[in-house]
Amino acid sequence: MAAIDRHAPVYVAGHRGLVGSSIVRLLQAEGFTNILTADRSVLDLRDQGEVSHWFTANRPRYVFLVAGTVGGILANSTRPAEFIYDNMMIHGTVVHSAYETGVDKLLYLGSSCIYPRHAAQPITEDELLAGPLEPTNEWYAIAKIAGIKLCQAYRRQYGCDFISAMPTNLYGPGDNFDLDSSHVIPALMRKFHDARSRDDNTVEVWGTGSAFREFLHVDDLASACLHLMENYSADEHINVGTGVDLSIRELAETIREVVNPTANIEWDTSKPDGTPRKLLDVSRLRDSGWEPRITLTDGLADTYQWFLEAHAEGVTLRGVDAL
Ligand code: GFB
Repeated sequence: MAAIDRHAPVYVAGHRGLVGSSIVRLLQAEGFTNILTADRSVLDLRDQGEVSHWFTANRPRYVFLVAGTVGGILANSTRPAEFIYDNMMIHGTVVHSAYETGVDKLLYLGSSCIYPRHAAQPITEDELLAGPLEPTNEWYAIAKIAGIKLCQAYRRQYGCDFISAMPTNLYGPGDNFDLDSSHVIPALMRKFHDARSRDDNTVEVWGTGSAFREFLHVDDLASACLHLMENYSADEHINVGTGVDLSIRELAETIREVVNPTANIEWDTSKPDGTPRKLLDVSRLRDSGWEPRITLTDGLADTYQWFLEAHAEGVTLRGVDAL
């Protein structure tokens, strides 16, 4: 496999989201000269007619399919219809148009929630469909599993070079800080930040704190996506993570240290913990020659800095959004 021609047209589907914006930054830094994007106002990725028209007019040769409706544990459990419909439609239309217009290679992004709730840890790729899913996100997970199978089916029947990467929980600059739909890192950053101006300086953290999560900085994910686009071509999906996790209790204490060291933490055990643990086995990715570079400590500092700047400009609330 070879490096992608830096002048080839490369489409980033979902360029306004956490992942897509990071991939665009990376491609620009790598010297790509023909990065294609399309705003929601001009292209509804759930509409096959619009997507076919756009692909025919723009003819990308490479596609990073990182668009989707995403959110944290609360949004996943309270908005199941949006999570399953939007994601199934987006994957279906983009993969099909990529096939129809002869795209050279497509990378589809899933999520570690595709694995069974009680998967053996660390989770290897072959745990897919080995048991029941975590109920708080099964709608999203089913859509993501369908996306993996879609890429495999087009590879098998039509010989398309479509691959799938499964990232662990992500965070970083550009994340969604809306408390109803965000993931845990932006939620806790915002809560600790806001508590500083309150008399009791107390932060409510959901669940018991005993769940474990693995976190990958989005710029590391973007680097892994480009690496896989250039070095991986196989039927089977591949895990992307750090291979290290920590409890939500430890995470909350770490974020407190960064944002508001004197804050008190109160656990709201009426909220779900979700999956007890979902640590990815990343041997296959490491064997392919890629390693993460950004430590959690550095990544949290960098994300909080972004939040402070964006907050000052009033742009941190996004709601459920593209990846
Ligand atoms: O990040 P999060 O929503 O994603 O929650 P999941 C992770 C853990 O943090 C859970 C706890 O145990 C939450 O209960 N937590 C504590 C909080 N306080 C908060 C808070 O204020 N906000 C949030 N959001 N969590 C999602 C899936 O699951 O992860 C998606 O629903 C997707 O499908 C995504 O896979 C990566 O890891 O639980």
